[in-house]
Amino acid sequence: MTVFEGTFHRDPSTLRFALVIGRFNDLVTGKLLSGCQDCLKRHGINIDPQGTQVDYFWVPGSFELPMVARRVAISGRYNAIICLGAVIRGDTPHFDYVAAEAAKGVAAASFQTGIPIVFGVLTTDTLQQALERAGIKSNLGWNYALNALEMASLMREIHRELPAPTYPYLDSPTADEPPSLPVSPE
Ligand code: INI
Repeated sequence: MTVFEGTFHRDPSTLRFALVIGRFNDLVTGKLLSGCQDCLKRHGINIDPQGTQVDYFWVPGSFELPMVARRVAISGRYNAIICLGAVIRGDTPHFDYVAAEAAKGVAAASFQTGIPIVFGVLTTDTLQQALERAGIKSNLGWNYALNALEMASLMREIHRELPAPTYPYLDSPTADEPPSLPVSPE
């Protein structure tokens, strides 16, 4: 049998990435973005927005990340998408709603589209904790970029080596016997 795993170096110049970044708490998300760019650059990716390898999409906050990530994913243009956000707990339950929707939405968008979408959203109790993870102690933006490189490479390998999925493969009892699809009214 075969072992499949992503690499961080094979054909980097042929990969395309989309970065979706929340403006909310941009003191933190800007630093995550820098870490992310540094990692991509050091792995041979041209991070110039005028180039062909990385596009940048800014959204108001983490709540908007899934919608834009999903739309970007179904363009078919990118090997992986990285969502960057920072949700910091305040005095109200707002944090829980934004963090939960961002996490669920990013997972759903990735699952629905089959494109790797990295969940690069910090969820912390304080701004200090967020900053520590965005450059003061370490910069998780770097790790998120590594995750994207690994998943882009792994999925490319899987697409190359495994048979194409047979639609509607999730529901079909066997590939030869697809379930009947509902007929839409005239
Ligand atoms: N968005 C964040 O990215 N982080 C936060 O901490 C945050 N808080 O706490 O409110 C936040 N809110 C904005 C939200 O993401 C949406 O942009 C807004 O609700 C409009 O849909």
